[in-house]
Amino acid sequence: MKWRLNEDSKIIVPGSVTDNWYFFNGHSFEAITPTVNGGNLEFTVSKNKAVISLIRTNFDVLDISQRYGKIKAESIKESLKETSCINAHRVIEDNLLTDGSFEEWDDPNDLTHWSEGHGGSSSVNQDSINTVDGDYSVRLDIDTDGNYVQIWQYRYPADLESDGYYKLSFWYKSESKGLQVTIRKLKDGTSYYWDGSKWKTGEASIICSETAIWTHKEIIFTLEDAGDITLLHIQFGRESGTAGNTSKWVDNAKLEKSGVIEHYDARGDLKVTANSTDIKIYAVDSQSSNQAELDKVGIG
Ligand SMILES: [Ca+2]
Ligand SMILES: [Ca+2]
Repeated sequence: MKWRLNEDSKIIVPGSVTDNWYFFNGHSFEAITPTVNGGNLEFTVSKNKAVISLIRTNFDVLDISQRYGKIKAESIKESLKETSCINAHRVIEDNLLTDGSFEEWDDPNDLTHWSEGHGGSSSVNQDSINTVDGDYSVRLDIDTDGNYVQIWQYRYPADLESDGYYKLSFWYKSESKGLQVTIRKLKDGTSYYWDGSKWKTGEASIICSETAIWTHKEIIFTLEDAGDITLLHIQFGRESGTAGNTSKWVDNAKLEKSGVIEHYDARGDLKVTANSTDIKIYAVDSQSSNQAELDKVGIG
């Protein structure tokens, strides 16, 4: 069911938190900026349109020309279909990693929230010169003999969101061969590795190509058992065969769940007005009768 909104009609919701807002018509998102009027946010409709939902997010880009944006849109669409709520919703996308920007260190070789492992004299290092976010990045130095070096973090079901699509994104630079990224889930004592398109029981990883400049990488994976796994293991290391005396850097790593929807807490007071002088007030909740009334009365 859709709201049919006339040009210059307004949607008013209580609150002063602007975040980022979109009209969602079932297929695409249109950014809309509210004005703050006292204790309310007012959204003015620029032209006649039909929308399923007013959506508030804590992220500011919803680019459906990109694969992840499409997945996110599909995920939001599916969630709204399931709830049958025609209403204001909030979509959150929080970083599920702790210190993905590598800012907190116990000492220059020991990240507070990440584990470190290495062979020979390869090392994990705080780098304040090469960064993309905050004061530091993490630099993996490979010793003369090319020994391994890696950092990792475990996430547990309590740290994760519900089942669905997840995105691991980060910035990296890599000298001599690639950066190796491992996404492993442990379930019932068995390890499963994400190979870039599916989970498999044999060891697998994703190699991000050698690059001399900071490069953004996104890895999308599915988790259909987020509540049942023992842990999720995220690891960055050197590709096997990397030459000695070289380095790799990582910064601003994020693990995000696509399209987590919270129902906007003020929806019971949502108001829609046909024009600026004739304010119709509807106590909209998730009950279909109210939605039907809103739709029928029409605002259009
Ligand atoms: Ca950083
Ligand atoms: Ca550590």
